[in-house]
Amino acid sequence: MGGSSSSEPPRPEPKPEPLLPIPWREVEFSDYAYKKLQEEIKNHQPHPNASTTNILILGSVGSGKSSFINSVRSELRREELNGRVQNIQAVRPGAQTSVTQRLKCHKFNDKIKIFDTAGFELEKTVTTTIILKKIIDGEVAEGTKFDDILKTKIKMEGDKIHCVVLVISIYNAENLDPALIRVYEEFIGMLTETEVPCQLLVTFADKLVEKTEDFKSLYRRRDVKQKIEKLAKMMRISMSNVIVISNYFEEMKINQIKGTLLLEAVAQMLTAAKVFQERM
Ligand SMILES: Nc1nc2c(ncn2[C@@H]2O[C@H](COP(=O)(O)OP(=O)(O)OP(=O)(O)O)[C@@H](O)[C@H]2O)c(=O)[nH]1
Ligand SMILES: [Mg+2]
Repeated sequence: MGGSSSSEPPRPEPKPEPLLPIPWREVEFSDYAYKKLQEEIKNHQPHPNASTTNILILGSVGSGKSSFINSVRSELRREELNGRVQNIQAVRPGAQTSVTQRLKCHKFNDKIKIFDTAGFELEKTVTTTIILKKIIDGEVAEGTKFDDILKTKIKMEGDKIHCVVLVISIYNAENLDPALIRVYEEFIGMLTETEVPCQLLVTFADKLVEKTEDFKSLYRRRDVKQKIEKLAKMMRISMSNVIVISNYFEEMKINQIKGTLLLEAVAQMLTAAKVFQERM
């Protein structure tokens, strides 16, 4: 009776819903929300325990650390620069050794200092962790060459760090070098002891979207969430401490959608830092 099952057309595999009904992080992209973020950062006041809020940016070579700082500075100076993207460092895409050679302090404003570092070098696990501990404890002066940090016997006056940001490109999220994972594990172990909060900043989100408008649904993308969940678990960082962004890399002008994600990232870092300052 009836046709044999072989004559039925093959049923397509059910496709997973590409978008989650609820985003895993709420970001509002209105003009109002953007302005509020700008104001929140401009009016930031550290806890009275600290004179400035100090954020340390870490990550492997070429993950986008310096670009993040440049991108945020362009965003915060939007009016003054007429929306142009500022570029303060010559970058070499695909470089194996770090372009950034010294501990460089950038001020977002009078109250916010952000410290740029050289990318992790894989074969130097132990020295990397010792150097980073010194920086976090405020024992390294700005401008010091990374190669000189362990050679110096004199204790230097630096700024104590209130929030550490680990930068990872979404490219590398799925196939991190095992040597790099060991560096991260050792580092995160050390950081847990100091109780300094750690945020995970995932860069190169532009590689996941076709057009700028698509950034708005980034936190509803099932595939993105899965990728990042794996990464966060491996790094022992909670998903509430993960931020996904795209830096300005070839754009001449800033754009409010990317800008909202960048400012949201900074606002989250400032909040984490302030909670730590309260307990200092
Ligand atoms: N497409 C894309 N390119 C990016 C992004 N962030 C950075 N880049 C590019 O990646 C390259 C490296 O970026 P940097 O910001 O210099 O990386 P870094 O982490 O400071 O690297 P080191 O200082 O060498 O350790 C540059 O060519 C950037 O333009 C991003 O979000 N998307
Ligand atoms: Mg750099």
